[in-house]
Amino acid sequence: MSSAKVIVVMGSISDKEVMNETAVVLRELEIPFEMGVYSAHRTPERSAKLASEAAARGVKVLIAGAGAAAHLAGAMAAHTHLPVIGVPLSATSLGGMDALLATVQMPAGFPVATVAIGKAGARNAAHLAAQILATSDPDLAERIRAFRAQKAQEVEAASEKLQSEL
Ligand code: RP5
Repeated sequence: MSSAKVIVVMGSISDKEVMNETAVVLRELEIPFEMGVYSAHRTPERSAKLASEAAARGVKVLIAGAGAAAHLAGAMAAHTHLPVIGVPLSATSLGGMDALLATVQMPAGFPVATVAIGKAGARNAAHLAAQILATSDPDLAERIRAFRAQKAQEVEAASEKLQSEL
């Protein structure tokens, strides 16, 4: 049986390039995950089954990326009590605003923690999932602190380089 702590789904294989950013961060933070294409409207029963069985499998967080009407994260949230993070994607002439509103505007009681449109959001979905998992995983909390310390060092190094080039 898979030991995934996070399930990452996307509505279409056309979402893969952006949602790969989520996978990159989860790997960096050494979080076991699985990833698949599950559509709220093309494969509704398959999507519902995945969400409804996730908790019993030991999964702790779901991440769903979708574009256009973007029902996927909300549809997953309807079938699990686990936290669901939604990543709105740009797939239409509306540039992701359609997906953002569809993902974020859930009715009370069925939240989807919605991150930014596109690649930054896809990365933040993984960071947010990591922070949720870290509430009961001190080793992961340490890896998150190390990541942040590295980012701080990068900013300081960039600032010093900028100053030295004046
Ligand atoms: C959504 O519709 C998917 O998440 C994707 O972002 C968008 C377009 O899907 P394709 O027509 O490229 O399969 O369901």
